[in-house]
Amino acid sequence: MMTQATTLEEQARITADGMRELTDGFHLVIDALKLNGLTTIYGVPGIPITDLGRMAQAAGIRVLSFRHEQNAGYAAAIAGFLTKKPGVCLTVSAPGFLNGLTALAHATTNCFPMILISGSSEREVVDLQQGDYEELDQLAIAKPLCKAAFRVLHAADIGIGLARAIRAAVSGRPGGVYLDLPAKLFSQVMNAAAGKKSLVKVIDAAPAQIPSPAAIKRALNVLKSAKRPLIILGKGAAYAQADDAIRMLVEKSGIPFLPMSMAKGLLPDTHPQCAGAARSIVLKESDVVMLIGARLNWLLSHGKGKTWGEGRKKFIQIDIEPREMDSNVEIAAPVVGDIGSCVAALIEGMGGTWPAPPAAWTKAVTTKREENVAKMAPRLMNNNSPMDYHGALGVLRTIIKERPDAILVNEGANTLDLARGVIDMYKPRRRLDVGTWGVMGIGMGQAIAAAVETGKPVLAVEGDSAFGFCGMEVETICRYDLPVCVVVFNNGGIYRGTDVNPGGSDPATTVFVRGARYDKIIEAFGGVGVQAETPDELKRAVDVAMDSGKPTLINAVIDPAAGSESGRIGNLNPQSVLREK
Ligand code: ADP
Ligand code: TZD
Ligand code: MG
Repeated sequence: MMTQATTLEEQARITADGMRELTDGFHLVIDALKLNGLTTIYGVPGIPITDLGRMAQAAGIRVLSFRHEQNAGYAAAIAGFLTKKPGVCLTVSAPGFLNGLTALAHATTNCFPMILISGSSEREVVDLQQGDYEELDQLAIAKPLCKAAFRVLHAADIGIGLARAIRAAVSGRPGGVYLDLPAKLFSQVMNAAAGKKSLVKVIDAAPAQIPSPAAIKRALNVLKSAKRPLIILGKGAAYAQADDAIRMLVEKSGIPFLPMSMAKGLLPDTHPQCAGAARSIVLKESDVVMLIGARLNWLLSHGKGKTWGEGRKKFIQIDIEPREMDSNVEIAAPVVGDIGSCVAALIEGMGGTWPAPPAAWTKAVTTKREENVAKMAPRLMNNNSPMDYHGALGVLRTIIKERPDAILVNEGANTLDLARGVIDMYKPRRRLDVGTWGVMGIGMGQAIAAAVETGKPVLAVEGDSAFGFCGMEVETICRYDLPVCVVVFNNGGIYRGTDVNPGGSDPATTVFVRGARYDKIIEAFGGVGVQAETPDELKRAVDVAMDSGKPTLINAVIDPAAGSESGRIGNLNPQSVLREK
């Protein structure tokens, strides 16, 4: 048994010993985090973790205090995506924990590694439901919403507890992990040497998972048989940080590739093989599709139906999660392993030369792409006031072209869907957005984490509704003086600002205050606020912000009638046959 003093007498005895120094739960948590290179915490302080934050900061951990745990959680989740290390979010019990839980579930859904650490009430009181301060059975509630959940009751188990959390978060398919730390744990005292020994440095937290040679051979055979092959890159491919290998595979194969939203930039959107602007024909007309770190979920119409055309497709799927295979349609060639290892094995298996895909196919894709790009071009150059989406996005597209290293954060409906299509990305992991759930409110948390984790300038393009979910964090951006430029696409509402309530004098459910000045919000905290009414004004203001690195919020006035219901996914709305038009 390890020496562990949980009572004052024991503590006194050890102190009296004079031979041994003491440590406690607070210090062990901090030491365990540092030992494992987890040196940034996103959270909100309060009972019982206020001192943990203070002491962590004093110990050299960067502790970013947010205004709401959900935003801190989104920051931790995207930090996990950007770094391949679990992002850490720290919250108080019950309400703080619940506020962080949405982000934890979001991290799990998106396969981002994250650890939510929450203080909690004493087991004895919670289990008898005796009404402790902020009492809630947090562990039980977290379990179904994350990849794994652990509770540590003894200081001597803090090292093991954190090690389990780290491994669970990053190994295999990454995801969210909940770590429950009851208040009493923090003040538990134990011998410092024993405490040090109890810590665990996690070795090889995400071990390589090598694909079987047979799976590689099968995949290459299917690929070779293709007349109209397509590669789809998903955010798993961006997460894997196997950028050079993926580029080599795509270029060696000569196959057109389609990046999913957060995989944009893995290869530049301007790459000659990029089929981003020919999405509908490559999905419909391809005969063999290789998925790399992308799921056949709703974002890819489940791999079937109208989007995918008549002919039967053969799918090759590279994924670390074996159970992902056949989740929606038959996978002809499953390749289970980590993307780096799988792609390397595929390249090796291709040998010295690999037959180029039939020219008729690659030419058809290129022609379509050029047609669509040409069709879009004049719309992006309009200087209308109030702006429409295309006019405003046209200048933001130029901004990113001129600053390919900057990170683009993007949320909203029209603001999201149109920006995704219009703004070309040039480098991996530079586009962060709403992810698999299409969740509103990720923007400020992602912008803060992107700036903190990468040190690069951040441009956050936000629908006015989306911004409303997380807008108070502009204070956080100002407080830490982060190089974030927020552009609010202010069309006065959700999808449009033109709805009228047919049943009374209240405003319609989808509209906001007309002529709102979001730029004033950041001025309250010492940041730069700008009103932009034309694309020229918008361009100037964003240029200044990106060059100065000063926290800036630009209120971009968008025509309230410019958007469409639900952006590009209006078809997912259920329709009432009884609704009056
Ligand atoms: P997108 O939304 O961009 O299409 P998804 O989130 O649907 O992407 O898919 C990401 C996939 O990538 C998940 O199925 C996940 O298991 C997988 N994945 C994540 N990291 C790795 C990795 N290192 N190696 C292999 N697969 C991975
Ligand atoms: N709540 C959460 C957490 N996520 C959501 N996706 C929604 C509600 C529903 N929703 C959307 O799917 S998009 C959206 C909401 C509320 C806002 C769209 O308005 P916007 O963008 O101002 O952000 P546009 O440019 O006006 O379309
Ligand atoms: Mg809007």
